[in-house]
Amino acid sequence: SASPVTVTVTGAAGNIGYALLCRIASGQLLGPDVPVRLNLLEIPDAVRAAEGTAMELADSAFPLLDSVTVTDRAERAFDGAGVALLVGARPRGKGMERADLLEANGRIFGPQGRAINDHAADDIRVLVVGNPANTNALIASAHAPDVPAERFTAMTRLDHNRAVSQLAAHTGAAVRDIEGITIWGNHSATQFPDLTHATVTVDGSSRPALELVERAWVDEEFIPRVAKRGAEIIEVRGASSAASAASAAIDHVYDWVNGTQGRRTSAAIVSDGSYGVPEGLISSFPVVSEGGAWQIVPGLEPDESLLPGAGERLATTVAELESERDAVRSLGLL
Ligand code: NAX
Repeated sequence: SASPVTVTVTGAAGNIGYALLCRIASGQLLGPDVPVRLNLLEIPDAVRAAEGTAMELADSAFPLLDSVTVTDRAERAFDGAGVALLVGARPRGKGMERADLLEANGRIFGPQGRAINDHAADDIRVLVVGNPANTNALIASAHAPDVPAERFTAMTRLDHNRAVSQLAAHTGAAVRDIEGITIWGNHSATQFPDLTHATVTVDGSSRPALELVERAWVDEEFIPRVAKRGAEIIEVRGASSAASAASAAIDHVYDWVNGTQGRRTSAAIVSDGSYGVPEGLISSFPVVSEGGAWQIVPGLEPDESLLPGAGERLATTVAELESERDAVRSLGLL
């Protein structure tokens, strides 16, 4: 069988960590033949809680789980890592300005990037979940000069999955009949879930999504609802998204490693200048995964003729990413 892969999870004692770890250990992250060594990184105050989760992992007797290490030291946590899920982040506290939030997270993601640079496996794949995810990924990447920038990604797969689900529910289609949705830009309220190239299979034939739904639904319900779904979950569940966030993280890494067989999805990856997104920004794009790498799919500019204002929506979310980058740069975090 395959040799074991070290998977590092930060924020392992948190809400998402709890929903994620059993799924990784059961083989859903990398596949049913790949043994896993889990390294759990937490802050000192939460190490004991992470040890409790490690006890539950042991009690689950997963055949693929070779070892679990709990630590508060990044160098140890990232030692030999082939996959790193950076979930732990500093949430926005009361009265915290945006600059304070970016700086607090810079103090987390800078050192973690450096530890990845110095200790992770050469083929490390990093997925940043902790918010502000795109900019945290940019900071980590900037502190890992020996790791190709393509290896640092941020999660917009949850937004993508939410968009697929909303379109399926509204058209009465099954999730498997939806294709070609793109989440553009930042994992934030400015993100643009774009249906202009999406299709829905109806009675065996593929139809443009925008022929099946009203413009008003797209502008007034679909786009804001996808962008604000996190707040809706908090309101109804009384806690933030955890199972769905963990599921999306699994989807992202599984697809990155195993390929998407031509099927498109969304991921925030480093821009090569495509679609007018400044080179070096970590922005969500339409992607496929091939040969173990994400590729931006060309030729899918948001179609202004189908959805007036689509180009503007893309420009707005990219402008927000640029302003976050400028802010962390002026704080000396890049
Ligand atoms: P929790 O507050 O439940 O857990 C976070 C954990 O991270 C805590 O156990 C904390 O001790 C730990 N932590 C903090 N600083 C750390 C550090 N320097 N090193 C290691 N661990 C550290 O939050 P949870 O609900 O699990 O959410 C985690 C992050 O995911 C948040 O930033 C959240 O905003 C973000 N999300 C991102 C999503 C996305 O789509 N990209 C969606 C879900 C989620 O909201």
